[in-house]
Amino acid sequence: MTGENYFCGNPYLEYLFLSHYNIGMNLDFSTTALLAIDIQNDFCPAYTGLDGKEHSIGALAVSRGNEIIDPLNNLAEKVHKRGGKVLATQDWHPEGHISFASSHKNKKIGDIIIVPVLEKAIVAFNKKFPDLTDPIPAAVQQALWPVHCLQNSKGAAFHEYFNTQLIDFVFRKGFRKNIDSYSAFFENDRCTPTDLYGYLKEQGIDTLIFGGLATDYCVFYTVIDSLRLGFKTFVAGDVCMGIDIPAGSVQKTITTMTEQGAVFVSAADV
Ligand code: VGL
Ligand code: ZN
Repeated sequence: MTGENYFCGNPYLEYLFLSHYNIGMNLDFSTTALLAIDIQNDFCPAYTGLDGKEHSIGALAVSRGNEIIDPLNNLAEKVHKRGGKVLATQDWHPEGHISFASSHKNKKIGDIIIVPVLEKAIVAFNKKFPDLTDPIPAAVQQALWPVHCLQNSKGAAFHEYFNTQLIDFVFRKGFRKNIDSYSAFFENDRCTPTDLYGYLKEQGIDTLIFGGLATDYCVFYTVIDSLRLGFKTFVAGDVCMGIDIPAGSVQKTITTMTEQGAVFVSAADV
């Protein structure tokens, strides 16, 4: 149960895992889905493809991001075999997307810009969901990234080792030029919905298990939305990996997810 690999080099996860859950026996898989977040080339280090060709390092590579793919495949197979749904997301940006540093004059990667239209969105959000408390305010601030996950590019494609045959449905996000979307449920105005919620309701799914990239961005925002929308929310911590920019953000977001009610488990315990 212990060891650096198991916890993806994150000692904080080790602490969380001390409370050892075995949720598999208690889950009704007919109402459960695994949500595999952004297992795309641009979020992964360099690797040798299935055809022997080299893939260069992704534009926004998560260090050791590829190490979660095998265990995530195993988890997907388990969920699939027991009758659960396997869902996946793709970050899917148009050219000139607002989240790219290169889309802005005199801005560099890592800079933060203010997205004025999103200030109005906070008001809209509160009106639309008066009963929901939002633990993360609308992202008026937009962090700037290198160009990544361009629609139809190799960088946006799923990592070749990710077993896409198990996927029941793919949800794309971040495809509107003027607004980013870390969460698979809502764009960064925290208000404009994607199709995910409707799909889950239509399928009668009330329980979600999360894995993928990156712990501190797309996994985090999607998990927080999952909680505020009322899903039983599990995070398979050993099949997630974070960017950790700014430093400490993995630990911070894991703390927030836990405080908000997400249950951290290991993939083997599902
Ligand atoms: C992501 C930064 C920018 C993610 C996507 O998938 O976590 N992070 N776009
Ligand atoms: Zn992105």
